[in-house]
Amino acid sequence: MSSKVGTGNTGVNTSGAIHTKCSGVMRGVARTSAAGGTVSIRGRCIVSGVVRFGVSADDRLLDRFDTLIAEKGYVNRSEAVRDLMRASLVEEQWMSGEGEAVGTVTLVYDHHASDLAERLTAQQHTHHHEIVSTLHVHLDHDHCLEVLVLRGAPHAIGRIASELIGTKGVKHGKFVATTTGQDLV
Ligand code: NI
Repeated sequence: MSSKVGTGNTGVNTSGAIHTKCSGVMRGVARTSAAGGTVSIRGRCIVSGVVRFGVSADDRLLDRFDTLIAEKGYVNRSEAVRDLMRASLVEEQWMSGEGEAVGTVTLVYDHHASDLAERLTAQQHTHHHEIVSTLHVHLDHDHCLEVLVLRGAPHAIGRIASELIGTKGVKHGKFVATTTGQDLV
């Protein structure tokens, strides 16, 4: 175990130390006061691969967050925060344009509208490498709902989604960018 003790703005390297509250292993730096007392810990307590960490927040912000996640059906804050983390990581992957991504396109259209159904089918055949599955539901006498699953480079998937949604005659379209899940825990 390495140990570097300091005061003021310096810190104590806590790596490898045992956290007294939960017997987990500490990773990170404990800030110390000028008198040598610990005033805050910017570290992690790791128990069986799960890290516990503290978050400071304005109480009004936390109240609103708790109300929101309760309405969404979360059983605790931890799962809600984990989902926010994952959403940020997925968004970052899409912004970087790197790796393989997955997305879904939902389309609602009137299949009587000119040759729309044929044009949409032709577009999907053109991109058959990226469009890996299609669900078609006949909503009523006129309207069709299609949900397409796309897989490939983020920029390619995004472009195909925009093309499909922007097709003249499509009444509503929605693209949802998600992930293969391989880089998330
Ligand atoms: Ni149909």
